[in-house]
Amino acid sequence: PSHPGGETGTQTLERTATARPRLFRVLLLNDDYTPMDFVVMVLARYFRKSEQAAHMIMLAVHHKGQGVAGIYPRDVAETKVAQVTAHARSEGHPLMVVAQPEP
Ligand code: TYC
Repeated sequence: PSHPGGETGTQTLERTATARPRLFRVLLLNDDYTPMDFVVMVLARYFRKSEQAAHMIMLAVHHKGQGVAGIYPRDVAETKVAQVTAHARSEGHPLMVVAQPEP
């Protein structure tokens, strides 16, 4: 139908709760050159893992090819990707870190 009164044809539906933001996984990808100690440091400093947890995640990535460093809202995930990538490149490491939406 037409809208002679100037309405746009959109309407807002009421909801009782606010939607939660979509979350993104920050993934570490394995490579042959980044030192294991650097990956452990990254997990501890940027993803707040204990040394023990960081070492286990690093080894899982080393053996399986990739692993989850953390799960965050999109802006936080993308900032961590940028910070870790910059740090790795500044030390000459090829470490790849990417953000991926949670299914
Ligand atoms: N495979 C690397 C090595 O043997 C270690 C490594 C682990 C690199 C995890 C990247 O995301 C990574 N030195």
